Amino acid sequence: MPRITAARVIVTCPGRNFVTLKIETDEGVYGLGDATLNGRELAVASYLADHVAPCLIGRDAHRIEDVWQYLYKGAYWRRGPVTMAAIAAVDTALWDIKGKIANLPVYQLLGGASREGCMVYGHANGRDVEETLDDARRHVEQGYKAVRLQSGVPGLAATYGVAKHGQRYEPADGDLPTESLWSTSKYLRSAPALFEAGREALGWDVHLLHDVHHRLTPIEAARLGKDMEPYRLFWIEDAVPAENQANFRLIRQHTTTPLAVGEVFNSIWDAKQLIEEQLIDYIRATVVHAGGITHLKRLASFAAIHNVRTGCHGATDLSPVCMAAALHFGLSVANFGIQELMPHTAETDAVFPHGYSFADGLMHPGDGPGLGVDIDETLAARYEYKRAYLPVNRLEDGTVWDW
Ligand code: EZ4
Ligand code: CO
Repeated sequence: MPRITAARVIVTCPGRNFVTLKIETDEGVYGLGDATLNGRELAVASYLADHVAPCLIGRDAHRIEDVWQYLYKGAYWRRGPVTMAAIAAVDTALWDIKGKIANLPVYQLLGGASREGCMVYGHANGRDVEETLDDARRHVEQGYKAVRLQSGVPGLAATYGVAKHGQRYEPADGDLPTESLWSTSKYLRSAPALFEAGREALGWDVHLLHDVHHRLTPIEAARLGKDMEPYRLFWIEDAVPAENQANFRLIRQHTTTPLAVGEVFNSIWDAKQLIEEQLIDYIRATVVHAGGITHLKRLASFAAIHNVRTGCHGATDLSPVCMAAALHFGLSVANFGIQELMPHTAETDAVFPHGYSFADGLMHPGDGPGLGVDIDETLAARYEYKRAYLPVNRLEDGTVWDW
């Protein structure tokens, strides 16, 4: 039985912050788990180092389900992004260890491959429609079968998902939150035009997606869904905030555009009504923010019986350890839908050497034992944590809005 001898938290900032848990065992085998919570990184680092790690020492690393239940039920305080990211990190690291000891990639332990690879979607963005479509064409040339289109909104200086010229998009951009301005009416005029031009320029063979980033009310989202129907989107993402799951009834009633939600969800309970009532088509929860591979598998099984497929979050603030775990999960799970891909920088990839790969629009986790991702601790130590916040949104009259 491999006993846990250490659980160390590694914080590094190769361009952006990442929190990684490394669990070591008396058999010399170690495992990694991502614990990054964008803009709130040190809260999870403390939860792990101060409250979780002491409880892990001496435990049997093979008892993944038992450790999960112990950390979830044993804390008394349930759910929440900080707790669930910490549990996810432990869970992911234990799957990594089990795979390495079995000498099998994690997806084999999860039931084996259900497909040849995981279809991913890339992010095309630009300050205007032409720039966005140029970027989309580049993605199609690289082999992407699915592309998300986000464009600047005329009359708004900046908006979610659009990079400053020539730079990569990275939303946590200030050591205090920056503020941006939002106008729903300006946005609702421009979004359908982007997709009309998108179908003209890109044709009908590529899947097109769009992220509303929680900025609409249900009736506005219903209108957007209807306006997008002619362009046959793969999905509209996060049309409205989803604390009130019943919001989606109203949207659903009005449009056949598929709906995706859940990148900020951290447990099955955040999606229970959405899934049971078939109010969504894709659930976006992913490994690091939703309790690890163990909990995500439970969520996916529940979703499967209600015809909801997976569409895991995959932004750059989720580390390569999370991406590897999401790919093992995605390759194996019966109701996989699509995986988001925002490639990491070369600096990040160097800190986290990994075996996953991209070809012809699909990603594969690789066939190395465990997750197939490592951390170069010497390199990681060179990049000191740097406080960074996500922006805050305001309406034109100054009202704080959803970012
Ligand atoms: O804004 O991960 O679909 N992707 C997204 C992301 C989120 C960031 C927040 O940390 O919405 O870009
Ligand atoms: Co999103």
